[in-house]
Amino acid sequence: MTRLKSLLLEKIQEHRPRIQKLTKEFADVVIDQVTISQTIGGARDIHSLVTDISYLDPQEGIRFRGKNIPETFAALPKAAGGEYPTVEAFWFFLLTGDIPTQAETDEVLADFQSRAKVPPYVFEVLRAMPKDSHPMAMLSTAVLAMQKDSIFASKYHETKKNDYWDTMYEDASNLVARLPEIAAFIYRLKYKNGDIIAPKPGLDMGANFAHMMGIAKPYDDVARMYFILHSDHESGNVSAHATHLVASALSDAFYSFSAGLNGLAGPLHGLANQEVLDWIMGFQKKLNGAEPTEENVKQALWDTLNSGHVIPGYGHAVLRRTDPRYTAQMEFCLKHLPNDPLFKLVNTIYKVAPGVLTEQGKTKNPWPNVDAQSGVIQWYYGLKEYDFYTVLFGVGRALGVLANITWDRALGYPLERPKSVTTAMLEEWAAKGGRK
Ligand code: HAX
Repeated sequence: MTRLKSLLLEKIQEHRPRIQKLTKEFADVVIDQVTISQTIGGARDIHSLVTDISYLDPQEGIRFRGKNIPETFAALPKAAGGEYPTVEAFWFFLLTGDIPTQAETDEVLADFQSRAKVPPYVFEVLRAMPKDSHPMAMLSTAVLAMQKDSIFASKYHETKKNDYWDTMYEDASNLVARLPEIAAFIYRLKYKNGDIIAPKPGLDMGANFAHMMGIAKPYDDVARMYFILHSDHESGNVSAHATHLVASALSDAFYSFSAGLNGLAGPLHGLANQEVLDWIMGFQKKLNGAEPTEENVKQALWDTLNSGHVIPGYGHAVLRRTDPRYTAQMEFCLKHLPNDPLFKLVNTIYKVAPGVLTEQGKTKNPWPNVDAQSGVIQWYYGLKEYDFYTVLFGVGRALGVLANITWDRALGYPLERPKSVTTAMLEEWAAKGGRK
């Protein structure tokens, strides 16, 4: 057993009594109440999920295992010659909460390489898809195609509930190890005439992804940063929640993550990174060569709002300030591409959009989220096919949601099944001033 897996088992065994105590001794302690607006309004802010892998504070932003983004970057072992930690080290940290040593990180790298071989039928499936398929549909299909090899599913009848985490962990690790090659394959198949670059043994995930994409340094660091920043945002966001929900039926990691990816592909969620670039391109086209100014950016933002559309990359269901994932990427840009015209334009939008959204008065959060900044970096390094951007998000998101469903199985979380009500019931309770 690898050090990661044996440590994970230790952590699971330590953690189980805490959940058992809470469910046995404190089952009826009330921690929240539900209003009509929450019932109609997408269950916003109802405290009904539990995860220890990340926590999202509306003001502070995300913490992975208790560490904010700068602390996470500072604490984890870096890739050789890189500025950012390896994805392998981060995976160890997400699963266990411990900072791995270099030797532990190297073992994850070797373990991933032993799992990374993508079954050839996946490539056949992808090649058979219509050429104009969206890359997210391709990624989700590739993940689902691998379901037939699920260890969790094949061993389900012979596995005891207490050991479900083990086969889930195996599937989760296999998936994480294979996703970069699948993503790069989709990219090169779709946009580079099928000129596929084979993976290079010995490279960490970020470096190997950059290599398979055919993009030179420092894109290896971009990939590491990108996958880590997009990994986890606690449990209630659509991709994490969809993955968790499907896994709660004891569907395996392939079914569950494919469902999560389908949610990520929505324009209000992960597809917003594509939408941001699309908005910018549309804006530049309208400018017809003129310089972007605060005035014409403001006008374009109002035009978008007045046409009944959202401003992509702004707003958030939980956050109430600038997303620290936005800030982390902005810092990267300030260091590596400070004079890039697209970066400058995104900064101009940042100056103007919060004021416009505040003046419009609808959104609870006029500040940018992760997606407002992420495309600029990709574009700068030559990845201009922006309908691919959500695939990058998906590869990163796998780390968080697959770590989560491994822990879901370890702690025996049950089938998720919230209760629905009818409109007439809500009307009756509204008239009575509550559900009495
Ligand atoms: N532009 C215009 N209107 C916006 C807005 C934006 N960026 N953000 C919110 N609003 C509107 C909502 O559409 C809603 O309008 P209605 O009352 O007419 O329905 C109103 O403001 C209140 O919304 P909210 O409570 O502030 O926000 P929600 O929790 O309902 O929605 C969203 C959160 C992220 C979906 C929303 O802010 C949005 O649509 N943003 C633009 C799309 C985007 O960037 N999505 C990515 C979010 C981060 C993420 O998940 N990345 O994957």
